[in-house]
Amino acid sequence: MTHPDLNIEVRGAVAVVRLNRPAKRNALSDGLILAIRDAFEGLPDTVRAAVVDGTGEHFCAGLDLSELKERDAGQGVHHSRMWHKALEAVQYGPVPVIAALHGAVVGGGLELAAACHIRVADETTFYALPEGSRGIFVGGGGAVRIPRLIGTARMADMMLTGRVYKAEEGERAGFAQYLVPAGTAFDKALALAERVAQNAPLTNYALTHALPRIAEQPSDQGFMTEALMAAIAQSAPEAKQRLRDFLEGRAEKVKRD
Ligand code: 1HE
Repeated sequence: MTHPDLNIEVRGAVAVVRLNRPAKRNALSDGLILAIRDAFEGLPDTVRAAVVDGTGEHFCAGLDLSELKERDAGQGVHHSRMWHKALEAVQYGPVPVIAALHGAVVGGGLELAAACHIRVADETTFYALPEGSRGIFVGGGGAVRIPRLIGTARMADMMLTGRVYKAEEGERAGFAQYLVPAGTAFDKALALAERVAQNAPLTNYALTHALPRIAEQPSDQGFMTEALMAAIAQSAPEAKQRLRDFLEGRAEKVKRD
């Protein structure tokens, strides 16, 4: 399914998925959320990594508030579960996903960013959860994913007090792994995606699908899942070839810079 507010462009091994509704600050309508789900469920087999970006001055203003009609409790549950499904398609889709952040990363926009595997923020980025002041709650997986990035106390503070994190303190708090000059988040995210795309697909799969689950397991079970994943990854023919390449001097060494 294509949607006028979502652009999908395949550049070699990288898919660029871009929110394209700048007049409404890339607010996420139901149609746009479903289009994001479809985009990640339908990525071509040749794609090895993805970048999520937003057109205009802001990454994303969150839920489209103009669609926030009177929903009864049951409809509210289904709406939230729709977001969960869409953002699970991002987090547990076929490839690692890198978010290129700038301007507002707020509400559901922050929930979308949190579903990505790497976040690159430029200096214009700011993070907020205005749900608290709008009389609502997060519903797109934020209550699960955001505390894992910044801790429960910081998230509660943001929602209780309306606190806004600027780019630099946001990076320190754990929202983003990279902080780059204004206007360069997309280029950095694309360069990282191109690098990620060169990894063995099974290693990327282990990192996106197994690692977060291992991190949630009790240590004893986590060690066992890790051992199983390690054995599966190292038995792939591509892993054997990469090890031979290193031992025979054909692979890159780890460099200090
Ligand atoms: C919107 C939305 C939106 C802008 N839904 N239409 N999210 C929020 O509470 C954030 C609300 N938005 C803002 O605080 C600001 O718009 C921004 C800081 C993001 C950007 O400010 P600015 O000055 O660049 O833009 P603007 O003038 O506020 O907005 C431009 C237009 O976008 C305007 O429409 P217009 O027809 O008057 O031009 C705005 O109404 C529209 N717009 N944001 C609908 N969010 C799964 S649950 C998730 C729950 C949430 O995400 S709650 C948080 C919602």
